[in-house]
Amino acid sequence: MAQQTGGRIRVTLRWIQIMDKMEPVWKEVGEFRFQTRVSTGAEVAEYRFPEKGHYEISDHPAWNKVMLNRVIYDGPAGDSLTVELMGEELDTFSANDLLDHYRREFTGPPDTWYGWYGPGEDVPTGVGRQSGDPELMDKWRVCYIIQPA
Ligand SMILES: [Ca+2]
Ligand SMILES: [Ca+2]
Ligand SMILES: [Ca+2]
Repeated sequence: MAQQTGGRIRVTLRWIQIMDKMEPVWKEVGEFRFQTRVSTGAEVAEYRFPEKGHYEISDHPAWNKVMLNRVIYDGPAGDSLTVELMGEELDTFSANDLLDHYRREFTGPPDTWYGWYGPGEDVPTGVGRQSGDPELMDKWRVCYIIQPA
């Protein structure tokens, strides 16, 4: 429950799910790489997944989810938290295709940030699937956890 303010937090990227591989129909997978940027008033942490090369990911519903379970921030909470997730699909003969730029900002006491953020947790019932849920984007979906460190 409520920890001390001014404490430390950890943000863990649980998984991502590709809804559009942004490749021709005949191609089974896209070549994806992802970038994370988590900033608090105090610190900025940036990571790239994978560190080298790319993931091959399909958008077939049975195969389009990648479990990552990577810590993308572990540090002072500060007075605000911004989580940004970016991704691109690499192409050789044209510019890379970009996934939706994900950005969510948390303010107020850090213990109000703790929780699970993904598709579903903040959708008001009776509202269309796509409305009001930042983790449910057109081309991909993301899920992460914010907890005291
Ligand atoms: Ca492409
Ligand atoms: Ca490609
Ligand atoms: Ca959500």
